[in-house]
Amino acid sequence: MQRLIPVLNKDHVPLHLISVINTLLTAAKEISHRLHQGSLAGTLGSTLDENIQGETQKKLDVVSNQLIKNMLLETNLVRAVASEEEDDIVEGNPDAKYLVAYDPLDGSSNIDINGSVGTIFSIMEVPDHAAEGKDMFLQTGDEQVAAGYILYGPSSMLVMTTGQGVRMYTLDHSVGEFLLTVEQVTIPKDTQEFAINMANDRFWAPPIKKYVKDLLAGEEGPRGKRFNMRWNAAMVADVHRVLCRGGIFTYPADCRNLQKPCKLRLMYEANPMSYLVEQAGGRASTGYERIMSLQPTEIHQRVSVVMGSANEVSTCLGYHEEIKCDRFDA
Ligand code: AFP
Repeated sequence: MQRLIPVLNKDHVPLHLISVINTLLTAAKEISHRLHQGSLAGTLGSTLDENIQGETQKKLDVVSNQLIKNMLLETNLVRAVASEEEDDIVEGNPDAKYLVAYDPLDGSSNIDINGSVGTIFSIMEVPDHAAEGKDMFLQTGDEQVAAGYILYGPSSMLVMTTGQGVRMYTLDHSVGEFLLTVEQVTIPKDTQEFAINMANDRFWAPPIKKYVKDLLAGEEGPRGKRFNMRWNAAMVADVHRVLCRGGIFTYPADCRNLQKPCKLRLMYEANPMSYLVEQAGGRASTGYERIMSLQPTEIHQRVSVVMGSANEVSTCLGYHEEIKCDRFDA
């Protein structure tokens, strides 16, 4: 089986970008090891701190974030990093060209129950126009030069794109290498599997409420076929399933907290996952706009997400076009 670096070389990925990706994977191998140690590593449970998202930080959130941040900045190839666990960006080498936005441990509420979690990353270049500080990161998802995630499940898998399709690699712990296991990922255009947190039903806007209601009506309903539901409470695990066998994943805006109607973060969750989904032949939208066309206004901004099998996402977007209503996220 092919190792990662020869594959990236064959794709003519710039050497410095390969080095940044490889550094991320070195940190990921350490995170994988600590996760698979479980409580033996002494890093389960929560800290007494909250991150900028207002979420209690798990010990492994903090450890993973420090590992990735320090290792990336030590390469001298990274101009700055933006992390879910950092209030502001962290500056690196002022002459470097790469920017890395990342969620060090997505799905961290699953850590203490031994559920799947993952690291999500999005890599961009410092923009040509003069930009400083966090403004450097405020680029559309179309500007990403690489994006992916490492899923720490029964096996640790890297799923990544550099714009030439999506490949999957599996960590061979015996040699410490990510080996190519899926040459080209293609999402089936249709599906009978959806992923949404149904507990929020009463807080959704009318289009998504009607869309889900019709899914649940099954064969007797307007869709004329039965659907099944899955929910991992970890975007990285749910999107991985979609990439493997199709499906639609959605975290819509809701009215639980109108100050914060959306849950998922644009820069280091929605954009990297959208890049993967589109490169694998799927669609990724807010329900109204293509996610990778959005012009970010701040690094931790949140966005509603509908992504996966192209035809099913199109059907869902049809409900948003037909049912006019006030938007929580506008
Ligand atoms: P955590 O990293 O705080 O567990 O959040 C994970 C996440 O951002 C995303 O990965 C999941 O799809 C979503 O939240 C789960 O949200 P619910 O807890 O509302 O199901």
